[in-house]
Amino acid sequence: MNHETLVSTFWRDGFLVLHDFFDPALMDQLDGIIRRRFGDDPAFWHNEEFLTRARTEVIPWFPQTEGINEFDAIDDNEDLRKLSDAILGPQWQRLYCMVMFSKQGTAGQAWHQDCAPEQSKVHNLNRLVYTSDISAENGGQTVIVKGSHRHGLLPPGDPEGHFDDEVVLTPRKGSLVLLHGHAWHRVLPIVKGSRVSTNYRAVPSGTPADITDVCVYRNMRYRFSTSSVIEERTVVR
Ligand SMILES: O=C(O)CCC(=O)C(=O)O
Ligand SMILES: [Fe+2]
Repeated sequence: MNHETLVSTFWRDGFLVLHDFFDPALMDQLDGIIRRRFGDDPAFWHNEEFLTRARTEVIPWFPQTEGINEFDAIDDNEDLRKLSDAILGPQWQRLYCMVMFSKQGTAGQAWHQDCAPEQSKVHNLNRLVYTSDISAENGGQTVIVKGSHRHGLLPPGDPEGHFDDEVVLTPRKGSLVLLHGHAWHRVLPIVKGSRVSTNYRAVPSGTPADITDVCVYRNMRYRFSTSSVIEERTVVR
């Protein structure tokens, strides 16, 4: 597929899945670094209130801030840069590279939007890299409601309920998933083994750098920098 087709698919669906995008040897190298960093039983990083209320059990790590420059290879990938140019427009900016680790038997991530959807043009782009396979058997698939980046606010309700137009993604080692930050998405519970994904978040030019500080869940808006619930969300009957 040429870039034009990919870009229009992205803007139609709010996501794009490209398998075998990255070199398997690079994936093995990064996966090794990540798994050595976390070990078998890492401690949670978020506080108890967040873990319980958000139904999100993921431990973030920002390797580039620790000078681990092997992760720069993804930023330097020419195809990813061109695709990002085509989706985000000129002078888009990188936010950060965040590794997300989830232990076996944890909840995954409840439905959320990475940032507030009130201004449709103010959004982040998740550029997700999978250094090892996700599988139906092990759980941890990424679920997204097709076209929901155009539907505004995620409705209040069951943090783990079902939506009619949800699509289950099963990325493999080397897959790239591009996912609009306003899209309604979640990660299914991790049944077997641990789960790793790495997100090279980026934004269009002029977007506030702290755009992903407030995340929208079905039961609350949560500010990560102060670890606080800034809005309770309840179903109006
Ligand atoms: O790990 C994934 O597949 C998705 C994670 C996610 O929701 C995010 O990075 O915003
Ligand atoms: Fe997300």
